[in-house]
Amino acid sequence: MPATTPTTPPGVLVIVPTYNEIDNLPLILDRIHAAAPGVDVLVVDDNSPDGTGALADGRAADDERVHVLHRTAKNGLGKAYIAGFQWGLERGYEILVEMDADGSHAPENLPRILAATSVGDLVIGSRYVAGGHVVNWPLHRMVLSKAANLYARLALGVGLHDITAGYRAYQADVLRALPLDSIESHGYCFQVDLAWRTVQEGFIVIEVPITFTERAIGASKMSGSIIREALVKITYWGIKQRFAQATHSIKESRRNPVIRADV
Ligand SMILES: Nc1nc2c(ncn2[C@@H]2O[C@H](COP(=O)(O)OP(=O)(O)O)[C@@H](O)[C@H]2O)c(=O)[nH]1
Ligand SMILES: [Mg+2]
Repeated sequence: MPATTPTTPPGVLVIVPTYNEIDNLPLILDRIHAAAPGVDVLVVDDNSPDGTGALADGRAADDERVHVLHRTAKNGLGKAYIAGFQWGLERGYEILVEMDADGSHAPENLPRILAATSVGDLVIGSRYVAGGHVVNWPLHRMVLSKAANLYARLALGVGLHDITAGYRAYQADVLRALPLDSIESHGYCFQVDLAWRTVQEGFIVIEVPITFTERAIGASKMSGSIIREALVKITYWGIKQRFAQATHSIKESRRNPVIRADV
């Protein structure tokens, strides 16, 4: 049964995917529960060789708000989140939050993000709206992130400023409306995929400013294949969308031919 307190909405599950985050995990769990004591946390560990999963089990044994989902092998952020969403939906959580384990997504911003779920079906913690910041990112990561967001905006025609952001809160209804089993995106393309589907389903998406701070401990799992996946898929979705729009307008013009008065 989800834990509740008067200071946070009821039934909140914070999902934290981990792969080799043994030094970060205790810090993030402490910070989450200091900032929002009423939330439950689900650690989704992909059999981390460094023992993160066992550490998470220890924390779960000591704290009933902490849960662990063990997966057998590293299979990408997207699959870890989908497994976490399904775990949370099956147990009746009402708000499901995505948060990295490495401290980039400050748990201290969680109450503000949760408060915004009263007006948004999906609340994105955004680096690129007024008041949002990025701290300690090398130039190449900043350029990549800005370029990915610009490209996604142009290709998909979505007005979001930070569609690749991974700090988010979903209303359970949104996730129930999406075909979670058939979502194949693995890396940060997963974030674009879900936001895009959420917009297309007609849900309200809002962005609240956050400060994203690059990890101080451990290594990033970002890779060339993650970047290629995002580029290929966003291009494909954009072309598909333009094609669907063009087909729709051709059909409409056949159904409602323009009748000119001057001929
Ligand atoms: N379970 C799981 N977690 C992952 C995987 N890849 C990355 N993560 C976690 O996802 C979060 C973000 O990953 P990170 O490497 O920091 O990506 P970056 O912030 O884009 O550099 C961290 O908590 C990682 O431990 C994966 O394949 N499986
Ligand atoms: Mg990171």
